[in-house]
Amino acid sequence: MTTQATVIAPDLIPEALYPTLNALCAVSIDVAGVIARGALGGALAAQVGENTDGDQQKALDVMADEMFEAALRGGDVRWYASEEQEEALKTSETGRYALAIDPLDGSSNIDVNVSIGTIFSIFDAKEGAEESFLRPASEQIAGGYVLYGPATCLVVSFGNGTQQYVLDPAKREFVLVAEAMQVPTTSKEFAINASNERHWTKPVKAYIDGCLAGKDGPTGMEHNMRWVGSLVAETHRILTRGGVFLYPGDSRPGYENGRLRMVYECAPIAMVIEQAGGKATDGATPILERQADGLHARVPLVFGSAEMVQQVTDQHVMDH
Ligand code: AFP
Repeated sequence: MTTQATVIAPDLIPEALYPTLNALCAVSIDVAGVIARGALGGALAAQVGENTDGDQQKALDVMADEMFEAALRGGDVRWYASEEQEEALKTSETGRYALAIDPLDGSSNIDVNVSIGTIFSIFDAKEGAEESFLRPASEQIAGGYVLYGPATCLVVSFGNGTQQYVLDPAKREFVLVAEAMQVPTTSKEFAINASNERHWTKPVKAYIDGCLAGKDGPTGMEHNMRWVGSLVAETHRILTRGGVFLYPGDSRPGYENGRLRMVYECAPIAMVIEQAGGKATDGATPILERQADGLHARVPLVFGSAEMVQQVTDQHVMDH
């Protein structure tokens, strides 16, 4: 089902990583095609099971995971770790890379036709799976996402800025549109699930209250709020026009470290954001300085415009 044709311009992709990126893009084009057909392709949002921590697994979650795993097996990826699978898989005896993936992020938006995405992180492979993935996020050699939105976009960093590609559906090719994305240093927009306010920690509540106070408050400016419920869509908006996203730890059972996963969500998002001049922390500590203690470990996530993320950090320091 997955074409192995050249589907992305090679110019800014390190030569050794090109086959893996091309395979990821070829599957993404097929996934975009399935998503674009919506209900014509069956019940993509039907619950078909549960993943590691009991999160609902939708049909498209499982389908996308199978497509990515099949396309990467036998190539340069030795270890394949997925949100949809308990353990990392050995997909090649000699592959030089360890790839972690959230095959379909934003599943709760599948059946309401809202943008969803794929998030991936690549390390150099070590002998074992654990040592390949449970290491400082700064050791990633690539991180990025595919956004299945009104346009299908690939955003990726190899440690030399953050590039954006747009899919030309007619040609089934990703075309480079930005060589060096830049997150605006500040913005009026914040993104948080406000329904959790009563569960927030003191510094998070103080920061959001400051935004809600508008121009008479500590930020001296009026604010706006966005919450899509799809991490990739929030990231793309912030990369494009700035803002700050918060999924903090809160007092709900199981949410002590928030909801988002370090290895295949927070670490790659942190890489593309920081490589574009933004910041990404757990509220106080840079995400890229942290390492996961388990493949599916969660970590609080605050990222976006550098000045706004710094304000959140300052609030944590003050309230510590
Ligand atoms: P799903 O994949 O289960 O829809 O979760 C999406 C997500 O991990 C992330 O993409 C969103 O930012 C976040 O969850 C939304 O979480 P809430 O539903 O708690 O607001």
